[in-house]
Amino acid sequence: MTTGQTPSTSRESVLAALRAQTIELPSWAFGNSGTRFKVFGSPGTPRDPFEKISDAAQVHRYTGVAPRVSLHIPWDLVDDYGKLAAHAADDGVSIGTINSNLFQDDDYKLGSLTHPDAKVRAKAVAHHAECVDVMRATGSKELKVWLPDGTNYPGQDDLRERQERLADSLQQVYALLEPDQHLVLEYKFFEPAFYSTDVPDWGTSLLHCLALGERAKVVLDTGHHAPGTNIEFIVVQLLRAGRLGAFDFNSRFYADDDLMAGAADPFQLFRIMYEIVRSDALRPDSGVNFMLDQCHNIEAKIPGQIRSVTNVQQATAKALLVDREALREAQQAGDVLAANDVFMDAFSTDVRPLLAQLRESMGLAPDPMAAYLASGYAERIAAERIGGRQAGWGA
Ligand code: LRH
Ligand code: MN
Repeated sequence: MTTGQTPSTSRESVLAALRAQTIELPSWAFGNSGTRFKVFGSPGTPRDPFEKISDAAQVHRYTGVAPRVSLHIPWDLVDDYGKLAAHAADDGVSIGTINSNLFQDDDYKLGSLTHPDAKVRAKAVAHHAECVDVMRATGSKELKVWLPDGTNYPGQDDLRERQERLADSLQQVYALLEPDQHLVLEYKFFEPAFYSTDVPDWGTSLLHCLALGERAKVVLDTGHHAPGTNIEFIVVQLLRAGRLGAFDFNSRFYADDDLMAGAADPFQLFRIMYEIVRSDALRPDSGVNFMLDQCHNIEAKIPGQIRSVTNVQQATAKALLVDREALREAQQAGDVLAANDVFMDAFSTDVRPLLAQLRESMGLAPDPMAAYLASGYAERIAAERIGGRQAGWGA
């Protein structure tokens, strides 16, 4: 801990902020995933949403900060969503964001909410009515929309008309929401489309959200930007506009790699969390949902999620340790090196002892990974989950 401790960086206030932090886990991270080349199976992989939620609950059990699980429809299709929500509660977690899926239906080849054919757009809107039903049945308040829509060749479709169709379709989806429910719209600069993407950047998502209403905000997936993008600058702008609804945390070396958050670029995650702390948006009532969106193609899934959660905690703890007064003084004085030094000092701080203390203060083992690996849960599910079809991206 640097000598420049100020009230905002006192150990107590940092611990309090970390104790209040929650990170939402993606159900699909516990199923099999891969690339177009291969999807690898692994012993003990869940066969249904109930088992996915039980595995997610293990992450909460050992980290204490992952109390919600996002669902993806229809990957997490069940007959009785009330039963699924009760199962989650029995396991000490709750259902979080409901994700629609507009990227696995043949009808959506040329688009979903932007498709030239009104019948196809109506089908895509209707899918969101199903998702809102799931929200009602599970108590979820957040509908997340990511659409793969785009074109592969110039001239393939009218770029402006697609935006008008999208605006109209999103209005219809927004109208499906209950007054206490909200929508978050995710952007991505390319893939699966390779010439134009209909929601390619934060500006386009923000424009549509502003047109929809107060309960529409932007999702920032850290893997969805062109290389070299200053993501924390986008965080600042969306917070200034009051329209940062959620993060999909992951990391990447090249494109939408969906690797463990903080694995490829821990400094970037720190810079992002610093802007969150700086704008006082870490508070549970800030309206920003911190989620993971990852695929554990080759590494063990539950440990992969535990590592990702603790990586986000480390970035957050370091961000909370930035000596804001010293930073401001150096910034005001135009002392470039001193300002950067204050920032790097926090990033260079080993916060693992602080996080171990946090967990002990929450009645948890100081090292969640070691505690999970020693629990025998991985061996138990590998022995029990014989037969059936392992869950994956195939509906
Ligand atoms: C799209 C995305 C989106 C999810 C999917 C699993 O790339 O980031 O958030 O629907 O991954
Ligand atoms: Mn995402």
